[in-house]
Amino acid sequence: MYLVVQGQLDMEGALTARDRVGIQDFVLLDETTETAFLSNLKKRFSEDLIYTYIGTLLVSVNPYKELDIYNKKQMDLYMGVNFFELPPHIYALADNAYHTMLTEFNNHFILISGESGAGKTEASKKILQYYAVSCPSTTLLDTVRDKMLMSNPVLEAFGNAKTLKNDNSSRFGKYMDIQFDSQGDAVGGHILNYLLEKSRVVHQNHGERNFHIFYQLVQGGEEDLLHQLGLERDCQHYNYLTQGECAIVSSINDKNDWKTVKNALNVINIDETDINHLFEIIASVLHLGNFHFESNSKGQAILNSNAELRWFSSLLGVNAETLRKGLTFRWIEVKKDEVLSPFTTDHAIYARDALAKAVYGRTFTWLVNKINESMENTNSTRKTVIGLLDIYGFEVFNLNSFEQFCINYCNEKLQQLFIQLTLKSEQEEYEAENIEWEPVQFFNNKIICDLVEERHRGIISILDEECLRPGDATDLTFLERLEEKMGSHPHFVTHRLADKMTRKTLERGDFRLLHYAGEVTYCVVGFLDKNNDLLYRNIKDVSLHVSYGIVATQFKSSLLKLTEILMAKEAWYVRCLKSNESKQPGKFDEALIRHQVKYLGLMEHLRVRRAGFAYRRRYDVFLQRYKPLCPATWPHWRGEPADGVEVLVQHLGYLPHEYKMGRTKIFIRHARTLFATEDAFERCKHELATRLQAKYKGYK
Ligand code: AOV
Ligand code: MG
Repeated sequence: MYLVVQGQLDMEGALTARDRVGIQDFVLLDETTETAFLSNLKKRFSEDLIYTYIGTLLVSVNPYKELDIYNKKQMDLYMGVNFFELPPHIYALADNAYHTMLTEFNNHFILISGESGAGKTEASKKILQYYAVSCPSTTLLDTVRDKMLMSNPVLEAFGNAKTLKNDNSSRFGKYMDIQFDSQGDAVGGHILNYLLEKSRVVHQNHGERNFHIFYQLVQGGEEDLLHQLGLERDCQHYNYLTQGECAIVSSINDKNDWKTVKNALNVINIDETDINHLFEIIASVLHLGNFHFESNSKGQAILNSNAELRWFSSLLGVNAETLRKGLTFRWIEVKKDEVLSPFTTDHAIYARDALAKAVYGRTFTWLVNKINESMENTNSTRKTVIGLLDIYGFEVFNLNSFEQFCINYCNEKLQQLFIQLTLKSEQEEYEAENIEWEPVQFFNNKIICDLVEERHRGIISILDEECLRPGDATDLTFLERLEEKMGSHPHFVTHRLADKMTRKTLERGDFRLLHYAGEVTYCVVGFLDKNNDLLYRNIKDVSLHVSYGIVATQFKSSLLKLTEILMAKEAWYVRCLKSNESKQPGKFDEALIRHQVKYLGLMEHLRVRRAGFAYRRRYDVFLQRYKPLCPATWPHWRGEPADGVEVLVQHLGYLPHEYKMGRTKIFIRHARTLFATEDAFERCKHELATRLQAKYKGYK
């Protein structure tokens, strides 16, 4: 087989290949400076080589153009091939995770990270496609694969939207387990979803859209359907679709996407009645958004939208008059009696929007449950899983609110997980195993995670306390409490606490966090409301039993659970880099990429990788697997496993600098050494099988 491992090409070949396409594994770079790193990345990017390794970590740079590298032919090429034998590819990573899972019978996950628009969702789709198309299959299971694949367009329609950063931005976090049986067949899937950005249903910033599904329905929906739902074929008609003033986007084809989504809903076995119901709900939200309130002479809100009210109540099957009352009055307690108190128009609008968000949020959860039912593996044989994590990326806008606070906190947690699993644990392991080691310094963002989530002292705790405090708690009193508690925290700044220069850049109602990926200034307006996520009680009575709670705390505990799920698995990493802010094909914005390389800790990762060891295995596991390769260890080694491994690797010709013997494990510096051993093992297995066959024939 043709080997493309740089170090193994002949001298002349190596130079030309190197000059033209750069080095495909940063570990082999001559120097570990940021400049050398960026220059290699740029060289490769200009040749449309968007993938580069740091050991087994995959770095991907968004090309913003279709590349002809994701077809069946490419998938076949990467199937069952060792990591470094072919140019870096997302398929290589997917394939190696898969084969390791099969040989070691353990669970894996692929952590895809990077900021908004860096290419995480695209990467996760490529991986899923690889498993769905390439893994062995039986006809029966094909339907499960189709369902897994088709879950994507459906969830994207309901959970993605155009933002200023990305025309198809994920507004929810997604973790998907792909389940395999012991033959390696993909037999089922399960999705966990995280905090959907519901506020988008009722409000979009300039240049942004609502969730795709609304536009798909209005623009792509069949005449009959629109008629049935009381909808006009005009996005401009709907308040919830026009605030961003960009209902039509050139890069998005809502009509085509509508067809794809309808087809996908069928594939995932949602029946006609449920599909109709789904669109009735989407339409009802659009009608609700057009509810208009006027103020009477006493300042009380009057609902002035009879047609919309009729449509909404008939589509959702709720009583129109009860709803009217629910949106314009509230029950309050007066001397132990409950009386109706009228709303102002502001309150009524608030109630309307809260209802729209609750209806949409519930529908999304229902949809995820339906998809999970349809992908469920009913065969209870032993399974292993590969988890795919694709979450909303770090984002900074001119105006950042509670939603960005949650999204960026989530990214802090993933960065912390990455640090724990790579830099920190790697260095701790060398220490524990008595392997000589020069520590690599890195920025540990735990300090920022603590600032947000620490019990009693973190921002989330303070927000909860303020939400629960009876009396006059407001967004501004929340800010005051933060100032009192955070004081001189190095990652927290407000107008009051800032020095003179910084103060000029902060409004009074802002606080700024110095995140691992950069500074973000959050405006506190809406924090308490969004954290409470309340529905007025009488609206709940008329519509749905929507549970409400304290949002950030729930999110915090679901992220904690996710971390536990991931920690129990073997990790693979894809670090996505955004090539430029203007979404232009082939443009390599060096400053932007340098910034990402820095905050993602890629240089530190590279230093640890270079100084360290690509692979390690416990002595007993290593010996058990490779003992047939050496007459002294085969079939039994009677002594200590460590001694057996020493004898074995001597026999295999490992050079002293290629490995180190730790307390409980052997450490192998380069992956290629292990791959060579693995190849020898495969050949040996083959020979053994042939010999056995011959012997068996002899008996016959
Ligand atoms: P994200 O998931 O990282 O952002 P996406 O995966 O949605 O980013 O990528 C954004 C856009 O970049 C896609 O819609 C494609 O146009 C383009 N793109 C990304 N990867 C590739 C690729 N490998 N080949 C070609 N084009 C690509 V966010 O969900 O906003 O955090 O929250
Ligand atoms: Mg995404």
